[in-house]
Amino acid sequence: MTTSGELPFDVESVRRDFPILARRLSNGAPLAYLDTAASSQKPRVVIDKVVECYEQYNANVHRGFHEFTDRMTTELENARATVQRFIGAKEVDEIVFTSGTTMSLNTVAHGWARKFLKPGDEVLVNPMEHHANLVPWQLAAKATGAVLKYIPLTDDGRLDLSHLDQLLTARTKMVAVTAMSNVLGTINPISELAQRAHDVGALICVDGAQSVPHGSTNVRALNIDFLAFSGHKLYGPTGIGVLWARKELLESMDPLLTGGNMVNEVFEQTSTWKPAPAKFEAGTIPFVEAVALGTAIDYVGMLGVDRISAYEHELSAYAHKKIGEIPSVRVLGPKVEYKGAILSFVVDEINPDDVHSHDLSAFYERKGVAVRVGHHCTMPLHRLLGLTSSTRASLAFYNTKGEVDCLAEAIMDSKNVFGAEAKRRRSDARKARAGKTEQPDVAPPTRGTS
Ligand code: C6P
Repeated sequence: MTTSGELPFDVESVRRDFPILARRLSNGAPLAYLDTAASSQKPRVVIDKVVECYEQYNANVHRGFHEFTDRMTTELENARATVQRFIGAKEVDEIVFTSGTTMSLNTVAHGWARKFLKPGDEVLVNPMEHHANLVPWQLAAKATGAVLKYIPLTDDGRLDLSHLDQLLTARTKMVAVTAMSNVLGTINPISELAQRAHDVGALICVDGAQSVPHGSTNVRALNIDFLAFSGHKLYGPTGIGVLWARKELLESMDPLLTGGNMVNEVFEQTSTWKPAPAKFEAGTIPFVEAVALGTAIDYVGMLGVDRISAYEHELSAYAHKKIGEIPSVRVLGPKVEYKGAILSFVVDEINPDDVHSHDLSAFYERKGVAVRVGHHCTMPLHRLLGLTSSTRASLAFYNTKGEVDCLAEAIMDSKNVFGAEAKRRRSDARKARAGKTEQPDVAPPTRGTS
């Protein structure tokens, strides 16, 4: 396995830690995996840890008294302590294991917002939020009579804080914001927002799904109140995520899920809860995944979070230059210095009304590049941009400049193929309108995004 050592970052050596990166597609070609924002690949140590758990000490946690359950429980609680150190939390009991960012944010919107919001209270969101940090707040607002307000975006896709004084008032009770947009790549000024929220007595809930895997996060230095992130984007397994909140907040909140393991006492009509984190971990949690998330965090720590960020930033700058120079490619979001390693774009001559996003995705895949095409669970943002979909390349520390070059070539090819097709359709339509009944030989695709 790679060891941290000194700069420069040895990407080829790091790639050898990820077995899947050596795989070939069924056509024998390599795949440039540029879709880490959707889910990251897993290093061998994480895969091995999952196997070790199942082969050597698999048993449910916090239940029973035998060697396997003791060992698994110890591994789980060690992983919790690893998460605590990784994000700079004050206490290990502030780390709640959930199924992912979505569940973490729903836990806050359900357990905090529905309990404490009153009619007329305000939750401040913004159009770049992923649906996971928008829809739960919509439902909480509907249930309580609170209102969602939006921080506008600047033309280049950053939060426009110029009217924040008007937006943040005594009625604001929560600012829900992503630390990094999964489409624009924008990195938001979280500690400034935390300060401004606290100044009016509001709390701040940070969606760290995209930021936590790619840069250092310290919840106390940021002075935030809630943080949500997913294991599968952090080189760990699927099905595991984290909700962090200050202890007093966790104590004040209601649980989202109830059932086994989270209760203190159960009577015929009522029950009492254990303290956090157990209060929010009803039923059998994905304990093997949690243990392996600890391993993933150790792996990231061993590479060095700051070295990872520096390498990804350099790669992202290369990608922005290379892709940004392709004629008629419009890169979404601000300048690269305000962004994480995400590059979303549209190609002007490929009209999404003409080309189904799945066809475009499949085209890139045939060219050996895995990207995501669609609205990326950010419909309000795409509507604001006047788009129904975009193509997104998301980079990680195991990606290379060569892979970015493959993407650039695939974009050039896509312009030729889909651009020509769109031109032909337009010409066919013109001819049909002019009474010449030549029919297009390609059936018009249905419009679609994912
Ligand atoms: N974004 C993407 O391709 P889950 O699915 O719970 O692990 O994460 C939800 C989520 C929340 N916030 C942000 C900023 C996200 O990017 C995501 C997941 C993936 O962009 C899947 S839609």
